[in-house]
Amino acid sequence: MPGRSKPGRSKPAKRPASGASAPSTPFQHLSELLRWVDLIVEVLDARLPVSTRHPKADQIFGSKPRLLIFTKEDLADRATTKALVDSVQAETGYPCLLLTLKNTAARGDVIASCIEATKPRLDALMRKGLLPRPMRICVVGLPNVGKSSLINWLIGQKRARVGNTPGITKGTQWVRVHPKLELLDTPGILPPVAFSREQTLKLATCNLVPLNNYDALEAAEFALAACQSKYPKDIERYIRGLSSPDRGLVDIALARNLLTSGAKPDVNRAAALFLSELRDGKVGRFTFDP
Ligand SMILES: Nc1nc2c(ncn2[C@@H]2O[C@H](COP(=O)(O)OP(=O)(O)OP(=O)(O)O)[C@@H](O)[C@H]2O)c(=O)[nH]1
Ligand SMILES: [Mg+2]
Repeated sequence: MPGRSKPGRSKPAKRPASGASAPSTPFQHLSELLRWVDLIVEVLDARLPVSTRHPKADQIFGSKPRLLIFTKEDLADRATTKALVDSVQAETGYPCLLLTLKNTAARGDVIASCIEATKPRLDALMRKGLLPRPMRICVVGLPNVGKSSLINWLIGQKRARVGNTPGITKGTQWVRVHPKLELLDTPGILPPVAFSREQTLKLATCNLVPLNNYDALEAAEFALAACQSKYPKDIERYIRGLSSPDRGLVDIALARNLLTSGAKPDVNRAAALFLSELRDGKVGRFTFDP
């Protein structure tokens, strides 16, 4: 009986097995699963509210109900992100939630939004005389946006594996997050897209593409230039008197005493340090779209 089950522990109702065998590619597997799913939750990064949307999402998900959740609000420039999320909501008509998973304040809102978005589906099942069952929700999004973290956050337990590297989740896993809701964690199995160089660098800046897909030095220079142009005060607070973007990494290396064995500024280590501190929110709160 759905009302009796405990979030995170219960046996799910009949639905496709996690990691079902037959289809040959992860994306084919997702396409198979979509037939069983009542709602798609697209997880997006608040620092890139536009660039983290999959360009083929509409084609892939068709008319399935959708809820867009923008995580990492704590790392984003609040005003810019809010305006972008509002415009995505106006343009798509999908409900959008902007939140941080660093506290649980919005947990009730997420559950309520999922229940509301799946109500027409549940009503349709009831009209057919079928017994109510938990609504099945597929969580999708680019690597490292916070899909598994969202599931853990909803149940208040570490059921899904998370980590700050793209590609942590390898298979699919159903988790009951509420008596009325089951979520399917996925490894972000959307078809690969040919991102432009600028998009790739934006994604790399936010650690949303695997390390071997970009050059860290180029990504750090791009990120530094973007920050210097949009958020000069934060960069000035981070390192005083930073020069032009092309010399910026040299300045960071000197300021942090990162030198090569020949006592030259070590720009590679400066790039890695800057990207790491930027991604951790130590430089400031940034939004890299539009
Ligand atoms: N600061 C902050 N970090 C977050 C938030 N949500 C998720 N993270 C971090 O983002 C990183 C990635 O989280 P995951 O849940 O593993 O991401 P994923 O989308 O499941 O990644 P893959 O399984 O690789 O596709 C982790 O280090 C999380 O702690 C948030 O709201 N704020
Ligand atoms: Mg994951």
